[in-house]
Amino acid sequence: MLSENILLKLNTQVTLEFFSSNLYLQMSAWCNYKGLNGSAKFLRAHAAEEMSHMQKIFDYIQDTGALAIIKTIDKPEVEFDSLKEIFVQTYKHETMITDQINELVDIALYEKDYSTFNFLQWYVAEQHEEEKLFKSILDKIDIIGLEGRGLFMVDREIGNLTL
Ligand code: OFO
Repeated sequence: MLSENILLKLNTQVTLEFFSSNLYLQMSAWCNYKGLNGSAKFLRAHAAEEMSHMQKIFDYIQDTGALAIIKTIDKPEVEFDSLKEIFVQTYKHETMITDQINELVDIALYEKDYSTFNFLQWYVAEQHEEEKLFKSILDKIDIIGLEGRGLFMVDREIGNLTL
């Protein structure tokens, strides 16, 4: 059985994963609008992945017999200055998500909720991969650059990334 505190945090995480999905979907729309089809494809696929992160927590809550609750989901930004700004934001966003997951792990341990602690291990590993992935995109942008044909090459590279 989940404590009130852990249930609250898990439901907050459900809402955050929804927001992550909407944020990446919105970013993919911007990329598509700008003709950056590789980045649009990557971000759209990532939006779908975030929905699976949401669903996993939603199901876990339900499996414990508690009530999963979807709260108000913030509106994502619509305008971006550049492709670099998008990926700086995604990286920052993922580090924020990591902090949230770590906080949840801390609470689960403190409350001796080993079931939730065990459940969260998947997210700990996933956040490691997500930070690595988004950092690698920022590295590509810095190495190749976005001047001239650089933007085309970076976009193509991003489109070839597997999640
Ligand atoms: Fe991008 O990992 Fe979930 O939010």
